[in-house]
Amino acid sequence: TRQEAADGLPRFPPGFFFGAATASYQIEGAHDADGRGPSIWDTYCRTPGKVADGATGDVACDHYHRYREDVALLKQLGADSYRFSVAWPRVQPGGSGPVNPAGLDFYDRLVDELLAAGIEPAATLYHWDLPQELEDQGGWRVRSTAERFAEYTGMVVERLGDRVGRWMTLNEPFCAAFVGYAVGRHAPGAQEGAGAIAASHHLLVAHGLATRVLREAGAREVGIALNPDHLVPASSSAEDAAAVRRAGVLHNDIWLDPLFAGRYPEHERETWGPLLDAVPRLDGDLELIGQPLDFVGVNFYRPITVSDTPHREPDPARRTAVDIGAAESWQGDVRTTTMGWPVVPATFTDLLTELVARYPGLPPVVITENGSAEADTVSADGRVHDTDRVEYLHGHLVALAEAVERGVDVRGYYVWSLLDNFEWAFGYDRRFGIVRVDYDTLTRTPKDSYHWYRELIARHRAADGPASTARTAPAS
Ligand code: GBH
Repeated sequence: TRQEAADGLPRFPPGFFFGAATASYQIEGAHDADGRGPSIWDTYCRTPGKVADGATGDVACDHYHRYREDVALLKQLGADSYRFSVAWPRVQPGGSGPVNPAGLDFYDRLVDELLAAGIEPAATLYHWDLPQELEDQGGWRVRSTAERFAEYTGMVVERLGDRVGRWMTLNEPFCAAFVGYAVGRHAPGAQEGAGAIAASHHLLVAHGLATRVLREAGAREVGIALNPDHLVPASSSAEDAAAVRRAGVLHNDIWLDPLFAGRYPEHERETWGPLLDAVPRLDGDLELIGQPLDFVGVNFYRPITVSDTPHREPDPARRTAVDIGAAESWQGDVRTTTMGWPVVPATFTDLLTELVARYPGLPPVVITENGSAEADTVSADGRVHDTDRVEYLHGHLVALAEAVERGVDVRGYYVWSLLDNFEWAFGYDRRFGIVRVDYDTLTRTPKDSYHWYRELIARHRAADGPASTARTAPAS
């Protein structure tokens, strides 16, 4: 396509930056080191039958002890920026009370190591590892958790604010609220109606309060990482179209409307009205949530097909917040990844162009995650020829370049993920890394996709000069 340069690699505008992303619980291990408290994921993993093979994040990639090696891999890659998350239970083991300096020390070392390697640190403050003590007090169902989150944010920015160039308050609040409190496939594993909706509002309040704290501390770029979904009706029927609208509230509107349009969702009242109206909101919440951001993070993996379906629970009062008469599946004759997710790169372009069209107030976009889980293919020469992942990344970066060409203001891209890691309820079986991790020896092996991505970054830099990330100098 015309978005590919003569070398066959997708091309991006000058200043566009590239990086890789991870999350604390998925890679760090060292679950009880230096005073870290338990998170809801430690509890969930220890609940029989919840996570595949009884896997836990106790050791994971042992990044906590091997971060220097991992930063060296990022440097070799030529990454402009590294997106990691801070584990709240390391910084504040019970989610309230005094800071645990030894826990913050880890991120201090990591940030310095990144800066020494010329890589911009980009920190996510919440990637799902809520301190268990806070869950015991109601978790995201209660507003006080959002207030605790603001305190914790203050502790982190006080220590790292001089060096972190980019902040994301939350990662995929959709998953934290609905997969955690309604589907029950993520920690804390609840299956609720009102509780999940309350959680969604309190997560947004937490985002707003944390944004305020970050601004007051003079933080550079502030944003949030969302997973807006491209929803496709299963057929041309009116029923399936209505199911897409119902699901759209849950996946997209409940987040995007308050963040970028100054309103709570006002449509599909029949499904959502009673649930949304029951949320305990305070005056001023919309202003708090809708504060201007420097960027919106978009995590994109695949399109979702939605069809009309009967409710699982006939009694409306007992339904979970995801039992909305909509079924999600995939239909179509395309390759799927080992997650069972269809590979349809053009839908990435569609999602981004539609997002911008729908929300004129949308800030610049950063792709905070994109990648694919593929089979673990170590060949006799010890290399990992992950051709399916290379093809996935190539297709999606071409689609992203196409969105940029069509006028979407995209500033950068993080591949998910730097390392194979703990894929939540799927354990270690699904591998998203551009670097392979041998879970017996913890040896890291860059895959073909790593070398491909490195080449793309090198060509981009040669053509366009250095990226303009919000890189900051260490305090002198
Ligand atoms: C992202 O989640 C995450 O940010 C990241 O941590 C993760 O490793 C990565 O993508 C790859 O998955 O069918 O209701 O059980 C992506 C969102 C998480 C996809 C939950 C669907 C199962 C939901 N997803 N998942 S459910």
